[in-house]
Amino acid sequence: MTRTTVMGACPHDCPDTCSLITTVEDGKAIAVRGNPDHPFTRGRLCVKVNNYQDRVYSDQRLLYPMRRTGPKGSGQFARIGWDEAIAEIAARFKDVIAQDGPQAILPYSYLGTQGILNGLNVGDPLFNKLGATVCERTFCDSGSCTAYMMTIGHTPGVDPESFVHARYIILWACNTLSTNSHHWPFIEQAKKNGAKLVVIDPVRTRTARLADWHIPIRPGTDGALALAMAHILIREGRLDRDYIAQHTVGFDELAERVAQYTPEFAAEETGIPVEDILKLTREYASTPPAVIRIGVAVERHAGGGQTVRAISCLPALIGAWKHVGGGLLQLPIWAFPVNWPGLMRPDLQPPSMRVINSWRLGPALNGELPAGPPIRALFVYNANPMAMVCEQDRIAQGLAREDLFTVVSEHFMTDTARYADIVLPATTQLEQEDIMFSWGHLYLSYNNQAIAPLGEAIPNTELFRRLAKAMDIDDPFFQRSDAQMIAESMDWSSPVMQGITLEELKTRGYMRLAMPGAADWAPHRDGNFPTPSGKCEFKSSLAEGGNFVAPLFRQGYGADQAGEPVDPLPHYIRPNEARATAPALARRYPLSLISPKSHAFLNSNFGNLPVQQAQAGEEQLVLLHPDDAGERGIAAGTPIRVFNDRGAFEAKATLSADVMPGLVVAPSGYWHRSSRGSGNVHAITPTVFADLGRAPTFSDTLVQVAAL
Ligand SMILES: Nc1nc2c(c(=O)[nH]1)N[C@H]1C(S)=C(S)[C@@H](COP(=O)(O)OP(=O)(O)OC[C@H]3O[C@@H](n4cnc5c(=O)[nH]c(N)nc54)[C@H](O)[C@@H]3O)O[C@H]1N2
Ligand SMILES: Nc1nc2c(c(=O)[nH]1)N[C@H]1C(S)=C(S)[C@@H](COP(=O)(O)OP(=O)(O)OC[C@H]3O[C@@H](n4cnc5c(=O)[nH]c(N)nc54)[C@H](O)[C@@H]3O)O[C@H]1N2
Ligand code: SF4
Ligand SMILES: [Mo]
Repeated sequence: MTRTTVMGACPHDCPDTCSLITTVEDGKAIAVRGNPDHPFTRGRLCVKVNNYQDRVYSDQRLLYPMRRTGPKGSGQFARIGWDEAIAEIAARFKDVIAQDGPQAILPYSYLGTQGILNGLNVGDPLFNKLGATVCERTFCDSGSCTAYMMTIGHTPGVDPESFVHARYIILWACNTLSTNSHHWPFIEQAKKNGAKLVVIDPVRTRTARLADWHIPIRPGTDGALALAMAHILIREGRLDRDYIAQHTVGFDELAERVAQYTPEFAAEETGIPVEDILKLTREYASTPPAVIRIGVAVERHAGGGQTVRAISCLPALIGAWKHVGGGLLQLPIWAFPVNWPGLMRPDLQPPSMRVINSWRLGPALNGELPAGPPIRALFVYNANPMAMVCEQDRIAQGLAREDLFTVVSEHFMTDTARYADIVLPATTQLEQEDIMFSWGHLYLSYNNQAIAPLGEAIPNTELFRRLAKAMDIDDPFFQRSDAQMIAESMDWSSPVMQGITLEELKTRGYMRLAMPGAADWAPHRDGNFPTPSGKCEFKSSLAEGGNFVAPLFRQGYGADQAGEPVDPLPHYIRPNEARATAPALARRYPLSLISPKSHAFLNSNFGNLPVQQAQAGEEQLVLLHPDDAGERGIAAGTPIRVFNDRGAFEAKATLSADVMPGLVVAPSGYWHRSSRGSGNVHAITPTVFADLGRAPTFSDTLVQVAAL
C-alpha cells in the first residue's frame, strides 16, 4: 500500500480559499482536510468541502462525453468518444461562423473553479480569437467593485487578519459564519480583546446571533443609512479633519450632498429607529480602530453601487485608516499580481465585437440582442445559469430552441447541462493542477494534482487546447502546457511576489504575498489610495467616464463600452421594487424577497449531494415571518407558491421570527429538482441592472406568497 499526502487548495468561489491536504492511498483520495499550518484555514474546512472526496467519487459524476438523445432538457444522453465530441463541436461552430458569423457563438462561464488556469479566463483567448460574442461576467461584486474603485481605488483594503486589532467591527450585509467562515476566528479574537461586533442584515443570521448588536434593515436601503451616518459625522463634527485635508478630495461637496440625508430620513427608509442610527454612528466614530466588512449582498439592489460608494467614504471621514485594523475590507483580490491580460488576451479580439451581459442570458437567447446575429451556439463551462441567473423561464425557453447548439462542460448533470446537445466531463480539483488567488486573504495557493482523472474527465485547460486544435488555430499559445501557463499566470517579479518561488509554493501549498505584516500594517495610514488623485475620492473623478465595469469582470474591451453618466457624489437610490417606488406593484406583491447564500451549498455546487442536502433540507427553503404567514393562513410546512408577474416557484414554508416582517428569504443553490414544481427562486427575479457595474438586482424583488 502506498499512502501520500498532497497539498492543494479549495477551488470554490469562496473568499476563504482553504489550504487542502489530501490523503491518497493507492491512487485513491481517502480524505481531504484543512491544513493546520495555514494561518487562515487553521486546520478546518466547511460543511461543503469536509467530504470533498465524496464529490469527486460521486456516482453522479459525468465521466464521459455524451450526446443528447431525447428532447432538450430531458436529460437523456448517450456516451460518445472525445474525438467525436470535439469534431462535432468544431463542425457546428464552423457552420455557425459560415452562416451567421462568429458573434453567433456565445461563451458563458464564471467561477465554477477559482483556479487561475482552469477558472474565470480559461476560454477567453479561444473565443476572442474566434471573434465570438463577449460575455460580460458581472455575476458577483462588479457593482461593488466599481463603486469601491471610484472611491478608494483597487486596494486590498484592511488585511482580514488585522481585524484582531479592531475595537469596532461592522459586518455589513455579510453572513461571515456561512460565507466567509474562516474570517470568524479573527473577529472572535477581536471580540475577546473587547471589540464590539455589529451586524447589519434584514435577517437574524447565525452571524447576527453572535453579534453584540444586530441591526435589522429593510433590503436595499443601506445607502440611506450610510449617507445618514456621513450626515451625522459631519453635523456633529466627529471627523478626522487632518486626514480629510490630506488624504481625501471633495469633502465640501460631500457635506453639502449629505445634508439632506438626515437620521429621520434614513429611519423612514430603513426601518431602523433614529436613536439607533445616532448610536451606531457615534460608537463607530469613537471606538478606534473601527472596521467595516462589506458583503457582496449589499450590491444586489437598484442602488447597490451608490451604497458601496457611501460606505467607502465613512472610514476616511473618521480617519479609521490611520489605525492597524481600521478601515474597510471588500476584496483583497486586488493584491494578487495575476497576469490578467495574458489570461484574457483582449488583444485577440476583433476591433468591434458584441458584448452580452451574463445576467441577460434569457433575453439574449430569445433574440433580445444589442445588435448582430442571433445566438446559434452556446458554450457553457464553470457556470450553471439555469440555477443561478434571473428570468429562468426565458433561459429555459431559449435553451429549448431547436436551432441552438449547446455544449456544457461539467462535473454533474446540472439544471443547465440537461439542456445540452453535447455534455463534456470536467475534472475536479483533485484531478488537476492549478494556482490560486484569494478574494478573502493574502495567501497565494498552489493546487497539486492528487489523483489521476476519473473516467475521461479532462481539465478545462485541456478542453480548450483540444478545441483550439479542432478549430484549426495554429498559434502555439493555444497549445501551452499547464506548466507553461502557470509560469505565465503571475507577474513573478512584482514586489509582492518577493521571496515566493514556484518550487516552494508547490511544496507548501500556499505562501503569503510579501505585504507588510498584519501587526503594524495600516494600508492607507498615509493615504496612498490607488485612485487617479491618490486620495479617497468622496467626489469621484472616475465618474466622469460614466458607468463602467471594473476590469476583473470584463475581458479587455474598453472605451467603447463606457456607460451612462454617473453622479460623482454618493447618493441614495431607492429599491426598484418597494412601496415607495412602486406602490401599485406593492399592493399586489407586498412582500420583499431576498436570495442570499445557503450555508451548506456553494452557489449551486453540492445542491445534488446527500451530505449537504441533509444539512440544507432537500427542498428549497423559504423563510417567512410568522405574522406574514398567519395573515395568509400558512403554517410551518404548508406547501406554498411564491409569485409575481414574472413567474412562480413552489416550496414548503418555514416560519421564523429571524426574518423581518414583510420579508421572504429564499436562499440560492437549490437545484430545480428540490422545488415542488419546476424552477427555483430565479423564476421570479428581474434581469434589471443595479446603478453601477451592471450588477444584478435579484434581491430587489416584490412577491406574494399563497398556500397551495
Ligand atoms: N456557504 C456558502 N458560502 C459562500 C457562497 C455560498 O453559496 N454558500 N457563495 C460565495 C459567493 S459566490 C459569494 S459572492 C459570497 C457572498 O457572501 P455574502 O455577501 O456574505 O452572502 P449572502 O448570503 O448573499 O448575503 C449576506 C447577508 O446579506 C444579507 N442581505 C441581503 N440583502 C441585504 C441588504 O439589502 N442589506 C443588508 N444590510 N443585508 C442584506 C442577507 O440576509 C445575508 O445574510 O459568499 C461566498 N461563500
Ligand atoms: N438567487 C441567487 N442567485 C445568485 C446568487 C445568489 O446569492 N442568489 N449569487 C450570484 C453570485 S454571487 C454568483 S458568484 C453566481 C454564481 O453563478 P455560477 O458560477 O454559474 O454558479 P455555480 O453554482 O458556482 O456554478 C458553477 C458550475 O461549474 C461547475 N464546475 C466546477 N468546477 C468546474 C471545472 O473545473 N470545470 C467545469 N467545466 N465546470 C466546473 C460546477 O459543477 C457548477 O455547476 O450566482 C449568482 N446568482
Ligand atoms: S468552500 Fe470556502 S470555506 Fe469551504 S473549504 Fe472551500 S474555501 Fe474553505
Ligand atoms: Mo459570488
